[in-house]
Amino acid sequence: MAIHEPERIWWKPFSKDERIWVTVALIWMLVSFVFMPIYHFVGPQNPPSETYAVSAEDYDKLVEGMVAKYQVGEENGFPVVHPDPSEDVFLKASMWQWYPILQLEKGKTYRLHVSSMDILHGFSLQPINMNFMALPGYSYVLTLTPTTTGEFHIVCNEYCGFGHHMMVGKMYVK
Ligand SMILES: [Cu+2]
Repeated sequence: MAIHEPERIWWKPFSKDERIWVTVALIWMLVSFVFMPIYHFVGPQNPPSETYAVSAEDYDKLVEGMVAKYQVGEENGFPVVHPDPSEDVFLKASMWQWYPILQLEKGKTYRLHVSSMDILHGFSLQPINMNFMALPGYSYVLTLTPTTTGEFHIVCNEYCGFGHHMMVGKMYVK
C-alpha cells in the first residue's frame, strides 16, 4: 500500500466568517483578561490576599498551640476548639481530614488560616459554598464573619487520593 504525500498547501485561508469569529473571541479574551484583576478589587467576593510561607512542622505547632489553649470538647477523636476572635485561628488539611473542629461565634470576625500538611486540598464550606485552596507550604488567611448559626461541613473539593471522598470536616457557628 502506497503512502500518499499530503497536499502541499493543506490549510485554507481564513474565510470572512472565520475572521469575524476569531476577532470576536480575541476581543472577549482581552476583556476577560483585563477584568479579572479589576474584579479582584471591585467584586463583592472576599479573596484571600494575605499569605504566608510556612513549613508543615511550624504550621502543625500553631494548630496544636490553638488546640491546647481553646479545646472545649471532642468528637470522633477530633478536638472541638472554641477560639478567641482576637487570635488567629488555624485549620489544617491533610490526607484525608480537616483538623480540628472549629466552633465559632456568629457576628464575630475571625482570621482563619488554612494550610495543607501534604498535598493540594480544596476547602469548600457547605452548604454556603465558600471555596478556597489549601496549599502545602503556604498559609492563606481568610477573614471570616459568620452570619448564620448551625453546623457546617468542610468538603475537600480537590481530588487528593484514595480517601478524598471521606475528607469531610466540621465547623459550628453558635
Ligand atoms: Cu483533600
